Amino acid sequence: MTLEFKLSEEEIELLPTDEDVAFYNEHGWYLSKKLLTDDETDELVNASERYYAGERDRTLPAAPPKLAYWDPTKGNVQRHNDYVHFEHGGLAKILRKPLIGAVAARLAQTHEIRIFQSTLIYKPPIEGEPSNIVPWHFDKHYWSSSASDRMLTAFIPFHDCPPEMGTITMVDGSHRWKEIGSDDTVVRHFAERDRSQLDQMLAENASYNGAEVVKLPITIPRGHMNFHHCRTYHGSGANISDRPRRAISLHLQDGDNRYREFPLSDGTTAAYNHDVLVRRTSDGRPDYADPEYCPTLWADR
Ligand SMILES: O=C(O)CCC(=O)C(=O)O
Ligand SMILES: [Fe+2]
Repeated sequence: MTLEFKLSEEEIELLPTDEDVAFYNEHGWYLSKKLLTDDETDELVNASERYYAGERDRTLPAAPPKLAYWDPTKGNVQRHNDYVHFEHGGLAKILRKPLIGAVAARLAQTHEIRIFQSTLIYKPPIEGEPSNIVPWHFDKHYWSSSASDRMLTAFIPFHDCPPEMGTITMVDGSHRWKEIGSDDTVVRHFAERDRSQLDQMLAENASYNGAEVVKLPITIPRGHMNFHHCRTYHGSGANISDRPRRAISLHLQDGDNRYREFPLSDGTTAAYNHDVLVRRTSDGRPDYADPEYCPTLWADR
């Protein structure tokens, strides 16, 4: 097995403790220690500005059906750009820091972590901008074609991220809820859905579980990141500060994750953007371990 996944003594100190892992299991989220240096967060800002100005090291060979891909013609709305780890080497270099994968592996209790997706996000500092609101959802809703329930997301702001910037907000413990089910329209992305419908879905799922909805906006200091389980409900509010909220949502899969066929009620099969990009496995399925699109971040086996 490869030896390239190594941590320094100082980095080992930054891993979640057993108590932190127990907290993640109970609450469905974990605010990390300082995993990125100030130089690295500075470089994320600079590299993202170069990206927004059009810099690419390579581009996707095909346009997947649901690609988020802001460009300046879209104007001053919330920006979402997928596959930045594929298209931009400067961003990829920092996102592929092994420490991030090692923290995720601890939390998910697995030996291997691969990138699943990376989305560069920019919330302009415009108080009433409707596109800045991220409705309640959990990420597994969009990942029905993934077999694993251990997937997780690192939300990585490039600066201190307080509530007034519209930081990510966790619905505490909601990853343990059973879903009411049946309504598989949830697999549609939140950008395509009615916000009040999603608010109502959250309330109904909570009462079905006899649970209270506890919404926790996470104040994230610069260099730290917030991890959430793929079934933890989350969303975020307006950016009422005078600064843009800059972040990357780094979606991660455990080593065992695989494509699975997941039939939907409309007769189609759940798909993910990868399905038109990645290589095939020997039995003909999209390969979610394709190193071009889903590089390994961490392996300790
Ligand atoms: O941008 C946000 O506040 C939420 C991002 C998100 O949905 C995620 O990281 O999974
Ligand atoms: Fe999300």
